[in-house]
Amino acid sequence: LAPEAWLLPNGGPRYLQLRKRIEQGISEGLLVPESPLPAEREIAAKTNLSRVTVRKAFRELAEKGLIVQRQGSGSFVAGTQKPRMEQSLSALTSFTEDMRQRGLTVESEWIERGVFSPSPEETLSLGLSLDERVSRISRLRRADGRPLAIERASLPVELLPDPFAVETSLYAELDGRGIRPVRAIQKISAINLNAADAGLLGVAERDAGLRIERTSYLESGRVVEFTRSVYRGDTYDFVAQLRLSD
Ligand code: 16G
Repeated sequence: LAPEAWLLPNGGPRYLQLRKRIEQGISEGLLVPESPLPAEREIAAKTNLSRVTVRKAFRELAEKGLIVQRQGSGSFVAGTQKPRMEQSLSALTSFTEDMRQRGLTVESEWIERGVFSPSPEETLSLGLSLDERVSRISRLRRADGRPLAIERASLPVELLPDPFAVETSLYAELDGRGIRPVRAIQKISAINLNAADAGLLGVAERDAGLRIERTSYLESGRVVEFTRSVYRGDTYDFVAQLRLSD
C-alpha cells in the first residue's frame, strides 16, 4: 500500500479510517498474509496521525484476529488460517454480548420464525402442557460478516409472545421485558455438518461442526429456551475453568 493510501478519505474517526483501510488492504490482497506491516511510528509519520491513534487501530485489528502483534518484532498480517475464537463455558452470555465484547458487529439472517405447535421434543424440553405453543426463532449468526453459527431457539409462547419483536438479540428482547435466564445446561457434541448447514456456514459438507444444546432457566426454575445450535468446528474453542472439588 502506498503511504498516501493509508487513510480512507471518507471522514469519521481517524483510527477507524486507518483500521478500515488496512482491513480493505487485507481483503483485497494488497497486504499479504503473514507479511510485516510498517512500524506504527512509520505509519504515524506518513499519515500525520498520532502514535496513539495508530496504536488504537492496530489493537482493534489484533483483537479481530486480522493482524498479529509480536513483541519486539512488530505487526504482521494474520496467516490464512482463520482466527479461532475462545468461548468461555462458565458464563451465561448471549451471542450478541460475546461478539460485541470482541468488537465485532453482529448480524443475523432469519431462517425461520413464528409461533408453532410444539414438536414432542420441544414439549418435553420446555416442559409444556398439551395446549401450549412455542415461538421459534432460527438464525444464521454472523460476526463481521463471517457466518459462525446456526441457532434454532424454541421458547414457550408465553415468554416470547411475538417472535417478530426480536431484533438483533433474543436475550436483549427478553431482558427488556424483565425475563432473564439465570442458569443453563449446555451439551456439546461433535458432528459432521450436513449439506444444508454447511452451505449456510460457507464450509464444505461433512466438515467438522459442534452441536450445542442449551436449556436455560429462569430464577423460578421455569425453562425459558431450548436452543439447538451448530457452530463451525474450524472456529470455536470452548474453554472452561475447572476446580478441585472438595
Ligand atoms: C447464545 C446461546 C443461545 C442463545 C443466544 C442468544 C450458545 C451455544 N447459545 O448463542 O442459546 O439463544 O446466545 O443470543 O451459546 P442473542 O441474544 O444474541 O440473540
